[in-house]
Amino acid sequence: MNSLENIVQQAREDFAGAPDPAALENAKARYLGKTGQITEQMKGLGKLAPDERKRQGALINAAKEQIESALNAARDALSDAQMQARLSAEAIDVTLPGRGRGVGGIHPVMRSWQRVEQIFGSIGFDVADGPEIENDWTNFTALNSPENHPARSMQDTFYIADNDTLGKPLLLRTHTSPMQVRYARMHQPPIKVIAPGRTYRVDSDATHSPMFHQVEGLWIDENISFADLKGVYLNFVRAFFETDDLQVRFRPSYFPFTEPSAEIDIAFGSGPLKGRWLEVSGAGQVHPTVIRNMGLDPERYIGFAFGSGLERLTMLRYGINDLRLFYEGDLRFLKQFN
Ligand code: 2NL
Repeated sequence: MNSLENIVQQAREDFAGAPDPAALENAKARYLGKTGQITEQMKGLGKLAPDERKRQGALINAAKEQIESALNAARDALSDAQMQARLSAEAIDVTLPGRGRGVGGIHPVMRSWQRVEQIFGSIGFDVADGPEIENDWTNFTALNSPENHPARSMQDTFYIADNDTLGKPLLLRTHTSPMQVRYARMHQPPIKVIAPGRTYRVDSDATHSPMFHQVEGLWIDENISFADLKGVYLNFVRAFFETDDLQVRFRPSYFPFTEPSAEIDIAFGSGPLKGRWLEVSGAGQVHPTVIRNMGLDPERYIGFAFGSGLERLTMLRYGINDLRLFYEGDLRFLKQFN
């Protein structure tokens, strides 16, 4: 049988050699556990005579206290070592230079938006801004869109679970025209307004995005003509593209909200796109039904409207060939415009 001194000595060596807390607790069990060596010594006391039991009991208790204090010392040493390891692993070199703070920039589509507002503002157009979640009447019915028009289908328009006050589902506006209807119902002619903003359609490929930006213009007065529309639009594209060496042409077209309707093409007289007719806008004389839905008398008032895609104008201005570049947030692309 080991003497008490030997047991204490061995415990000290075991504890000091334990590599981690689990090994230390296992070592502890060998001395102080239910079948540990000190516990076994205690069990043997019952066989001794009272005097001898008292003397031996005191010795065992002293040995036990020595083992417990060795155990506590080993526990402290392990947790110190663990803390030291963490501190050096997680050390931060506060002397390293900082990463700097990036400077933000204006997105190229937003740059076009600002330019459009500035150009139309300079010839007396107001800017209208309103909800992207619209009701069926303002987005479709007021604009003379027939009930069976494909734009009204679930396949072409994002509908929202909530209904409007007439029980029709709300939707993400498919053009900015509803904002012009709202504006016309709140103002008296002459009305000269543009409505730039985000619009939404169920469409996604290299040339279509489910969210895109439109700018529409509306001019309502008692005595204006297609020539006014043509003059305003020509002035706009020449200012926007910063060149007078540019032609516009109008081609007959169809929209439910205008009659007659036209597509507007432009052609540059120089530069990489020289001589090619490029479609940039739809336009037309506002349909009498739409004038009436604006709360105005179509026998008295005549209106001209146009609608252009801001992405399309931006792509032509900078020579960008893939619409998706606008939405990827790639700084290598975006930094070129700032
Ligand atoms: C297109 C076609 C167009 C309009 C937009 C308009 C607005 C009102 C009344 C009548 Cl409030 N018309 N806007 C008119 C013709 C064409 O846009 O495809 N744009 C990219």
